[in-house]
Amino acid sequence: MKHSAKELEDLAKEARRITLRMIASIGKGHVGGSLDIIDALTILYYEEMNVDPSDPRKKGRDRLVLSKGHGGPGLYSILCMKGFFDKKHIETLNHPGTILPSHCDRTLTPGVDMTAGSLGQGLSAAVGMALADRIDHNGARVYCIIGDGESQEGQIWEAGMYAAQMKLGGLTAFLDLNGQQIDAPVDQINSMIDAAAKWRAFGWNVMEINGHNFQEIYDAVESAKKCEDKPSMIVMHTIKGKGWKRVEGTTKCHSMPVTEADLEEALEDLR
Ligand SMILES: Cc1ncc(C[n+]2csc(CCOP(=O)(O)OP(=O)(O)O)c2C)c(N)n1
Ligand SMILES: [Mg+2]
Repeated sequence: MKHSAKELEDLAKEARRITLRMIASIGKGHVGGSLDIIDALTILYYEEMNVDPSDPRKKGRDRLVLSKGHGGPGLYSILCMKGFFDKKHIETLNHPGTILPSHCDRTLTPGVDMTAGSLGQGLSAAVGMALADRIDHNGARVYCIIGDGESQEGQIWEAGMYAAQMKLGGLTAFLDLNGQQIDAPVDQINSMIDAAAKWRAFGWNVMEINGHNFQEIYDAVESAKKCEDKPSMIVMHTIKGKGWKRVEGTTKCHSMPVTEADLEEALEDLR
């Protein structure tokens, strides 16, 4: 890896602080599903992805589709740190005229590759991108992050079937297995039971990791790059709200108020 474990930890902490400052600026937002993808995003943007903040639409770049588009603030924090846009935007989340809407919009935010928020659609877009990259022979890779609640959408599985049929080795998806959806644990609504077994049965190269362990995330992405004849699914066990101790693993952190006092408390956890 290019960065030490301590450097990655510091980057991820900074991203979590920025995410919470963004959400506090509008008073409420998707805390849980933004914070829990930050370790994976740190590895993608600081170790793996071929992207250029000075040319966000560069041809042949690697792309990320955040299919669970409500995690936008988590992605924006990393894009801001990488220099895709100025830090002055941090406290404009979802304000009128902002470039940072609560859900990802590729027409507004430099570095955002796909509009998302209506759950279930992003993996299909990522499959199309990976197919196009293969036709272009540009060597680019496509990453996609889906949620476990989102996986109740049938379109996820349609896209999954097609990606395996097309042997899309250029596509690596992450399943954010945090066990929670909008208003209850996933197992109480429509359980995935064994998510890894399902994706394996769909013909994908599947790995199952701790989504908060940098080495495991890095090793999984590296191993996915070596699998040329199957798309890869990295099933990552995460803790919703990771980093803000009081809300970690709760259902209520899905979308919650963040007051100035809350922000102070969370920033204390992230020092
Ligand atoms: C098609 C669609 N249905 C419902 C919603 C409302 N919604 C937003 S987030 C969410 C829960 C998603 O759960 P999960 O995918 O597990 O996300 P995470 O736990 O990572 O926040 C729901 C139902 C939506 N955005 N799109
Ligand atoms: Mg979830």
